[in-house]
Amino acid sequence: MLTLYNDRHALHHGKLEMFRGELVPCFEVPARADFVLQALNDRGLGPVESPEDFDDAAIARVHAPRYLDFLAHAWDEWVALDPANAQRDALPSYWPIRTFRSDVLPASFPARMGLFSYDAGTPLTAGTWEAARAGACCALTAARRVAKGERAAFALTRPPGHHAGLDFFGGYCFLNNAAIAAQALRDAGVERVAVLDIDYHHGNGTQAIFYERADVHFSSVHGDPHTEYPYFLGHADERGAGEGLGFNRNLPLARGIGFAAWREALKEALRGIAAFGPGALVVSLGLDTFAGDPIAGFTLATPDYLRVGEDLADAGLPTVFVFEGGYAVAEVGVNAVNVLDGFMQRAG
Ligand code: OKP
Ligand code: ZN
Repeated sequence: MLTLYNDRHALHHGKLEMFRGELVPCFEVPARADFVLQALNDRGLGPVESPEDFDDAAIARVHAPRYLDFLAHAWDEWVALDPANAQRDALPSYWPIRTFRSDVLPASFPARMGLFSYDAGTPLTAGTWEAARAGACCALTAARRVAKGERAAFALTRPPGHHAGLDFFGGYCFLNNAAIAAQALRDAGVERVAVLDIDYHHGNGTQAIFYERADVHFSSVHGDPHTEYPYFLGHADERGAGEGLGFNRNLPLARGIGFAAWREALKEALRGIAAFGPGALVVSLGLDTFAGDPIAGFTLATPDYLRVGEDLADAGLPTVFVFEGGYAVAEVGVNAVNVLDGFMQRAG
């Protein structure tokens, strides 16, 4: 399978995230993508190519201008607060929750960090903008290649994207690569695009971006938000709104379930997608459904991912895979490549 590899991903390298009252080492580390690249090479599942460059307009099809402007300058503003900040990552501490205003842009940088985020687990670092922007270009290149007739393409990039919304970061995500790819497919003339999110965590950002639209269907199989991150979105009764009513589908599953139950949910999601009749599919490919994942709760095993790839190939759609979560670092490469390998073997 054609892979587009963002070789600037490691410019985003968070040190610490807030977890249960203390700062702990980040789970979302550069080695994750390195292991996937290694596994691709080991399997001989090429070619691996460099992404093309795109201007900000393609990214601004999904994200708000004032948010992109904030991200582009955030690191410089952080260091301007205190030169010693160059040695530490920026984390938000103040959020405009219900009853506060979000229409007035504060002059204060810490206030804007909160305005444009929703958790304290997503450090912004010196190279975050460059890495994330190159990641968006990676997803855009994959979408362009699939729009031009490639059966499938894999955007291998980090940080991940599916928690990032129109104007916020969180859940280790800054730019929503899957949403940017889906919008690019629309803009290339594909009338209906489906996004299938199989990361352990609900793709709240992607859902919100397309919630009122009938041209992009979003389906997600994930840990039940009653107990699992991101907690405040991803319930089964979220079916879309306005013109988008009926084009959003959540299949939350209890923590601890195994592959058989998970696969039934996957097949149910794929039936819904088939009924939608899309011209292309974007897969938010999280591998944190793996039994060994340190921050998730399903129990898929490495060979199961071959079956996942086969099921996805059976959808018969031009497909863009976008790398999302998966924090069992030593296994994430083989698990990801199993999905892609299973897909290509089945797709023929
Ligand atoms: C990003 B993606 C871990 C608590 C959970 C946020 C998880 C973000 C997951 N200390 N923190 O969907 O894989
Ligand atoms: Zn995840």
